[in-house]
Amino acid sequence: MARYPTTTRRKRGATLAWGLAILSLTLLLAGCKPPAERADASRPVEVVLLTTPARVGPAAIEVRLTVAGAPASGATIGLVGDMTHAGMVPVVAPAVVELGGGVYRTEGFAFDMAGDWVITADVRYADGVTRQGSLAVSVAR
Ligand SMILES: [Cu+2]
Repeated sequence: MARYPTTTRRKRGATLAWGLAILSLTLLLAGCKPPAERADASRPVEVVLLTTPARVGPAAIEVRLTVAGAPASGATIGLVGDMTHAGMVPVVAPAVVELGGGVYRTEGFAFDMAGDWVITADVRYADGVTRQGSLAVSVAR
């Protein structure tokens, strides 16, 4: 008679474990790119590839920032290039320099492989607010 409650308890335990696993995974994935940072009409993050057509090798990338329509100065930007296929080490821009007028430019960035890339700019504005912008680029040999 005691077998049924035990079995039920074990099943509940397994269901709870799966529930926690799925919840953890969801939080982990959500943690990578917080939805709040993705879109903000008052703080558009424009990522522009200046070196066109895109080829393997050095490339200049600009990030243009405005806040409520006015150029945003004093921001710090981290810029990373990721390929869309697995197993690649991201390419990090060694420097992103402020040119003025809300325009920032990479120094020393280079595509190291042909294919599809996503460039992501992590922006921290002078007031501490953080946002992200991205650009998909197809890089030729
Ligand atoms: Cu690759």
